Amino acid sequence: MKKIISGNEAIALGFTDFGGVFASGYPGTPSTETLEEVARHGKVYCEWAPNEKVALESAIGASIAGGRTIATMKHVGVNVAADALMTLTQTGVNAGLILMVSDDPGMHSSQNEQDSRNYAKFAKVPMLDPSDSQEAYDFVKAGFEISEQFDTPLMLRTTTRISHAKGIVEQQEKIEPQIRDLDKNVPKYVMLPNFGRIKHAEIEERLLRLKEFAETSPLNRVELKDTELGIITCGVAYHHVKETYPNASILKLGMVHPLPENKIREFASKVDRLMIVEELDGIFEEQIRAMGINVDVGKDKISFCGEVNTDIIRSAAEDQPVATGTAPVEGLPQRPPVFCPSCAHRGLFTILSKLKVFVSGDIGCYTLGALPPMGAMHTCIDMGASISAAHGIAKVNEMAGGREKPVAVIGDSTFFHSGMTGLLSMAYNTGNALVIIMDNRTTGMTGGQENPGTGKTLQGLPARQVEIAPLVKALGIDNVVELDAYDLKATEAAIKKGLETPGPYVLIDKNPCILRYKIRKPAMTVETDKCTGCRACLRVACMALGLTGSGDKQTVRVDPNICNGCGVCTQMCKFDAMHELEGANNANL
Ligand SMILES: Cc1ncc(C[n+]2csc(CCOP(=O)(O)OP(=O)(O)O)c2C)c(N)n1
Repeated sequence: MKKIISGNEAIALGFTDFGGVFASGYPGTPSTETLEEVARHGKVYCEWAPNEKVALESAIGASIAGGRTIATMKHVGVNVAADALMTLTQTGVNAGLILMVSDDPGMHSSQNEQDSRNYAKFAKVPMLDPSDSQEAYDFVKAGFEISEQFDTPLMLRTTTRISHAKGIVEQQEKIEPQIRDLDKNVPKYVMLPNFGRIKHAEIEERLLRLKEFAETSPLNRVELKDTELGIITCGVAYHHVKETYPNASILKLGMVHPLPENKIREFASKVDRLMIVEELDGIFEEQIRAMGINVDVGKDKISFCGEVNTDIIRSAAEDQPVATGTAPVEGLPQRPPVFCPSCAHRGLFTILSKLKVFVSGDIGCYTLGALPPMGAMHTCIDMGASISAAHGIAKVNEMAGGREKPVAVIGDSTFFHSGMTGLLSMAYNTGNALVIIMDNRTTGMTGGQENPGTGKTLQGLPARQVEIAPLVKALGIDNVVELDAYDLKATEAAIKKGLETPGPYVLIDKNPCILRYKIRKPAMTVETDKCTGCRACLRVACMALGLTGSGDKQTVRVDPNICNGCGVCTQMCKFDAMHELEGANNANL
């Protein structure tokens, strides 16, 4: 049967078609839909873990217990899971284990651009890198087989274009799930130094066997055509190469670690000029140069940053100045991303902006609070860092003297992911920051996934709904107060109280995400004769607000099709010019 599906959907289909029994992961663009698709399939167990380390460790358990398993995450998730990965490579597996990682060259929705091929090299594990949906599907089967044959975890890497672009997938014959015996094997799974030493030697030897496998595996394919130009490439770059030079010879690497040295040597010897096209790091190039093979075009011409495209490949191969892409059309108004209409984060950041406090930020929808006109977030490093960084800031502030208590802002999913340990440290180490947890009861940023606070599992079953306030108290925080971020006066008062009170202080806003929970409120309107055009309401940065009229007569207008009636803008109006639109029912939302 043929289907047109995305790379993520193809991996999910491969997982359910090729005997997968346990899938775990943590949301992160561009990997998220993979687990959601496994859940949609309905017949195979899958779950959201609170973070990537837990996801991978649970997958390790599933493998030891004899079930084929996958852990899914975005590239930065592997940093969180790396502790488990670096020892998992030594223990090896029982049933096949795939760690699916999605990289984001070009940073469409990520804070950095790290190249996960580095992890495969670092952890000495095989990595497959599909170029389209069909390969994404097929490589799950190959991945399980390699994992089991070589007793190794296997990394399956996608990039945004592979995860999200759709292509034809022809399904193969299904493999029924089979649960192997539980592997009770102390020297294999208990990584004490004496067992670990033996295992380290084993992984070096495993790597040699994997190299031999890579030499003859059809995963690595030579397409010999015109030998004037030969290009080594992988992933989506393969398609850009084919589009740019349909007649060039290509060595397409489906297995990107370890590299097939002999195959590369032979290919290089057959072509006049050797070019390497790889997005992000020069991982092939570094290794190929270390083999003593001359590389004519590589990272000297192709940037380490962003995605490649046909313009970049052509200008590199023909030694022309690198094309910089299409210039933006002049004269278009700037439109920075803003919070959704009626998102509770808006009220909070309106006040934080007004108070001009130092805000240690985190990753989630609330990171938009850093952008104009709010400008009320001053750090955003990695998930969970808001609280731990605020703790460090507070300690040095104390030493410097005369500085205000810092504020940390974090979402519920991020708090469960890795914020809790930072708060534990703050309580334990007599910290002094105000922590605001925006508990909108979902993982909003990645599309509204379930988390330990939502009361539902990934498969839609009822689950224990973890309340944050008692958890915060149990971590050692005495001052825990609820907040309503839609009420600007109350929010300002609560923040001031938290700043004045010495020691750690936690505010929790429990307004649910309006998108995820489809909350509809009547729209607002402006009485034009009362509006002075002072624009105070525009400071809340809502896309439902705009200006109408011209010159001195410019007043604010509300688009009733967008406004969701939260009333934050109306609280900014000193002239009582904004109120509910009579008869509005937001039918268009
Ligand atoms: C280590 C890591 N894993 C996953 C992500 C992707 N990601 C960014 S923010 C976020 C969670 C946001 O949810 P929440 O903290 O509840 O805030 P909200 O967006 O709902 O306001 C996720 C999963 C990431 N950036 N880093």
